[in-house]
Amino acid sequence: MRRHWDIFCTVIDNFGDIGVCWRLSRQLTHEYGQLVRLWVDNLHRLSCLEPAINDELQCQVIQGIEVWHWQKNSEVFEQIEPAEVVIEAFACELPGNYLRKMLQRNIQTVWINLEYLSAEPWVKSYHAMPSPHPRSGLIKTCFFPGFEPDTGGLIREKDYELQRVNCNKQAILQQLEIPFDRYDAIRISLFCYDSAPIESLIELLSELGTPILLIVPQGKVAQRIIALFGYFRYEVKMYLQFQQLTVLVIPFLEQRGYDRLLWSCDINFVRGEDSFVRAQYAAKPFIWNIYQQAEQVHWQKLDAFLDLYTVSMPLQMKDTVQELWHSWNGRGSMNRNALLKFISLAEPLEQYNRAWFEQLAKQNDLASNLVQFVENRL
Ligand code: TRH
Repeated sequence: MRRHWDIFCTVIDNFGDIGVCWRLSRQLTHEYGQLVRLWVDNLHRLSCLEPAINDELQCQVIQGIEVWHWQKNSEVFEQIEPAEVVIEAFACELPGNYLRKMLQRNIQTVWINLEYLSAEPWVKSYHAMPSPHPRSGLIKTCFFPGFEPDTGGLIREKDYELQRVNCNKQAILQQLEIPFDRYDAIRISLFCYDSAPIESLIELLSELGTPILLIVPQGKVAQRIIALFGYFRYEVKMYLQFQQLTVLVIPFLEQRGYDRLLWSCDINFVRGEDSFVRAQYAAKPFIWNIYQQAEQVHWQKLDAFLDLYTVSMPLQMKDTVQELWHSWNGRGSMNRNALLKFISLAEPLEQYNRAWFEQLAKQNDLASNLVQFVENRL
């Protein structure tokens, strides 16, 4: 059924929160015909993922989604009717005046807190757990995305696989002005945090003895890499050459363009939550830089994913993946052997990742689980 949804998103830092909310909004609108209003407190961040966004407008309709600039204490919420389905992304807390209206009215509301993604085993027991609001008794449900059937699932567009299979790598790279075969090199995309051992990676890649084209989106990491080459300021489309390593700085791509980049590279370094999932779908060998959390709790998250993902890998592959991922996240130092082994396993890793994708694709995706959940409640 066609329902009204309000999705609230605050941008804490980076792109992941709005990246997930934008992707979900698009899927709910385009595949499930839902009427989505997306409230985001940082429109500029969204405009990086979707250039059609004008970050000066209070309200605009883009791709059928009503996008609102969510300003704190805004009176706009006095004038609008809350939707039937309300999603608080990542416990962002609804505006007070909106919540008041929601609690006062007499119609059924489905109120969901969309949680961060984790492969930890407890997620299955906490997924879809209701928690009654202390004053009104209105139920808020925690919806946990996840990699296993008893979770909320992962965002996955219906035509994803078709798009990936039919993509023309050469055309994609040409469009991005990335040389397709000029270097006959291993193409690696690099999206990571500033805290990753970038200097070690650059050093190791330049000494591997095989041509490498390292593609880096503009940002802090690109800035650090060009500083290693003795430059102060980077320009987009800048090429740097050191031994057999070529570094190319590219613009930050529109969200769908980033998927195409992942399909066209041989190895993808990804981070956070959303690019991490997209790299799994792209099925190329990938290395995850996890978002660091207080008291090192991210290690439990990283190892929980490794346990799940590598469970059917042959021992040597499993050890190589684990060693490289651990050192990339700061446990142990990056070393040439592990990197060489990982690269030499590229083909079997890609086969393994295809099977992993097929396993993930067997479960319902997050949007369909949400729609189903809402229909069961209303
Ligand atoms: O930007 P991130 O580091 O976001 C993080 C995580 O979500 C983390 O869990 C969260 O707590 C923190 O934010 C606040 O990484 P992530 O999740 O991969 O999001 C990046 C988004 O940017 C994703 O939607 C892909 C997109 N992207 C593009 O659209 N174009 C690009 O060129 C690149 C490099 C990324």
